[in-house]
Amino acid sequence: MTPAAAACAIGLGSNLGDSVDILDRAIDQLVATPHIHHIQVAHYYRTKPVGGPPHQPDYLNSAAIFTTSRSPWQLLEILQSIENQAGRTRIVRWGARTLDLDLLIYGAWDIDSPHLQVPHPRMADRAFVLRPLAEIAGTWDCGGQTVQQLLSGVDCSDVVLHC
Ligand code: A4P
Ligand code: MG
Repeated sequence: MTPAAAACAIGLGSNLGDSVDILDRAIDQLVATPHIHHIQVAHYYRTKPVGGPPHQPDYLNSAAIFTTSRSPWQLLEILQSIENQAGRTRIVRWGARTLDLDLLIYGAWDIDSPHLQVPHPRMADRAFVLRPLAEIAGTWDCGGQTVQQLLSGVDCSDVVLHC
């Protein structure tokens, strides 16, 4: 089933390679993707790694919102294809990566399937997700609270605007 256009949010992260260039290119690819429209992108933030192996480089994180008529599973494929084109490897969970694109919110959908959970199950606790997302989708609902309300409950001291 192809849904009517849904408002979506994604998180972007990179801590390997030229992260500014990698995020810029990922946004360009999304803009060029058929059936993805009205993209808005948050500022980029320098963030301390959460979880994963020690001694990783800091991350560059951002968020984007857009509308799409692609299904959530089609959208996940698109995001993974863009990750792969950025040279993404998956050796260690939460290990350093050139590009991570997470589907955070897909309309009002609540999905718990083997390869896709939406809203993203860890987004409500993560300042590196909520800080950029609140810039562009502060009033959006995530599990009964707005993104702005979730942001007010997390510590943002390790999330610094990247100039
Ligand atoms: N998957 C399920 N739901 C989703 C979703 N909503 N969006 C599945 C995207 N993928 C989803 O993802 C593993 C599998 O999750 C996929 O095959 C997909 O079917 P992955 O990108 O290959 O691996 P990952 O990102 O290492 O795993 P995971 O558990 O998604 O990690 P997170 O939660 O994304 O955390 N610290 C900072 N400062 N900044 C970061 O960006 N990122 C992480 C990764 C950890 N620490 C970080 C950051
Ligand atoms: Mg991921």
